Amino acid sequence: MYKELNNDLIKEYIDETPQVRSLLLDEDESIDRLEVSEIGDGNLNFVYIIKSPRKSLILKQAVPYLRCVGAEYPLSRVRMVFEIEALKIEKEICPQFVPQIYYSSHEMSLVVMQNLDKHKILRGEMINRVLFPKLSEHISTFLADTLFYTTDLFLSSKEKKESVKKFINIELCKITEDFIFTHPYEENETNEYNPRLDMSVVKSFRENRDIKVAVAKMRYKFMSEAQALLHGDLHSGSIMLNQEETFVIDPEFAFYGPIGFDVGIYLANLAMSYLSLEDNEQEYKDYVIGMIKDTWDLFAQKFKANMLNHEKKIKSLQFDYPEGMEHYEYFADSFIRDIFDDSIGFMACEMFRRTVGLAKVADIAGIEDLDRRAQVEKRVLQIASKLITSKYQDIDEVINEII
Ligand code: SR1
Ligand code: MG
Repeated sequence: MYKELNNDLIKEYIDETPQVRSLLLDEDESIDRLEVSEIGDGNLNFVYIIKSPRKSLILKQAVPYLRCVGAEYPLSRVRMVFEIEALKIEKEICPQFVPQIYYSSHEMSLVVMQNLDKHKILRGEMINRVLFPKLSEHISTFLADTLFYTTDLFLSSKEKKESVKKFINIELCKITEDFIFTHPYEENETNEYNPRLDMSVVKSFRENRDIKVAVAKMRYKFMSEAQALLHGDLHSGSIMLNQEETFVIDPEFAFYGPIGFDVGIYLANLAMSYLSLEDNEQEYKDYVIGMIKDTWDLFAQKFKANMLNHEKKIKSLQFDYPEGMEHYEYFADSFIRDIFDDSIGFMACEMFRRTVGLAKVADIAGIEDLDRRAQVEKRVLQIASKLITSKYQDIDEVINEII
C-alpha cells in the first residue's frame, strides 16, 4: 500500500524492504545507523539521500500532488512508473549516461538508485562558471542514441507502437502543454514576473500573429508527433556531471514526442545561461556558445551515422535498390534538417516560458539586481521572438541571433 515517506518513515520502510536494506546494512545492524536527508529541489518529487557506514544511495518518491505548488495541485503518482520505465530503456541504450537503479516499486511510487555523490547538477555548475570539456560529446551521444534507437527508423512497427502505448504520459504531457505552450501566452495566475520586466515586451509577443501561429504549431507538434521516446524535460537541472562523467536524470516527463523537443529544451537552457553572463565574462561566454554549436553539430553527425548504420532496416524502408543508400542519405539529411527546425522552435518556446511562466531558470532568476535581470529577460524574449518566427540555415546563424 502507498505511504508518503518522510525522514523517519524512510528508515522503517528500508527495514521492511530487504532488497534495499541489504544494500546498506548487515543483517544484524540497526536501522539507527542510517542517516536520511531530503535534498530534492525539483518541482515535482521528494528526493532523499540515505547513508549507512558502508554506502549511500538515493530514494526518490512521487507524492500525489505537484510539490512546487502543494496539495492543492493534485497529480497522480503514476509519473514514477514513466520515470522508472524510461530510466530502464535509457540505461539499455546509453548505460554510461544513466544512473544505476537498485530497486523500484510502482506501488510506493519510488525508485532507489545510485547516489551521484561525485557529480553535481549542471545548472549550478554553470552558475559557478565551471567548464566541462566532455559534456557536449556526452550529451550529443545521449540525444542521438536515445532519440534514434526508439524511433521507427530502428524499431519494428510493432515494437515502436507497443512502446508508444507504454508511454502515454497524459498528466505530465498536460503540464508541458499548459506550462510551456499555453500559460506564458495568456494572463494566468501561475505566471510569475520580475516586477521590473518591461511588460510591453510581454504584451507584444502575446499579441503577435506570427509568434502565436508559430507557437501553436510547436504545441501541436508536441502533442501529435510520436517520433521517439523523449526525456521530456532535458534542462540543465536534469544533468549531473563531473570532469569525466555525465548522467542524465529525472525522465518522469518521458513520452513519445518530436525529437527536436529534447534538443531544443537543452539548447534553450544553454542560451539562457549565456545570456545571464556579464559583458566581461568573455571566456565563459565563448565556452557556452561553443557548447551550443558542438551539441547541435555532434548530435546531427551522430544521428545521421545511426541512420546510416542499419543497412537491413534501411532496405526494409524501401531503399533496397542500387542507388538506395545514396537516396537514403538524402532522406537522412532532410530528416535531420526537420529536427533542426523543430529544435529551434522548441528552444524559443522554452525561452519564453522560463521568463514569464511559473518555472524559472536560476541562472537568470538568481540575478540579484532586478534591473539587470529585467534587461537579460527582455533580451531572452526578443531572441525567442526572432527564433520562433525565422528560418535558419545552420546553428551558426542561430548563434548569431544570440551573441
Ligand atoms: C509546474 S512544473 C514546472 C516544470 O517543472 C518541471 O521540471 C518541468 O520543466 C515543468 O514544466
Ligand atoms: Mg525534473
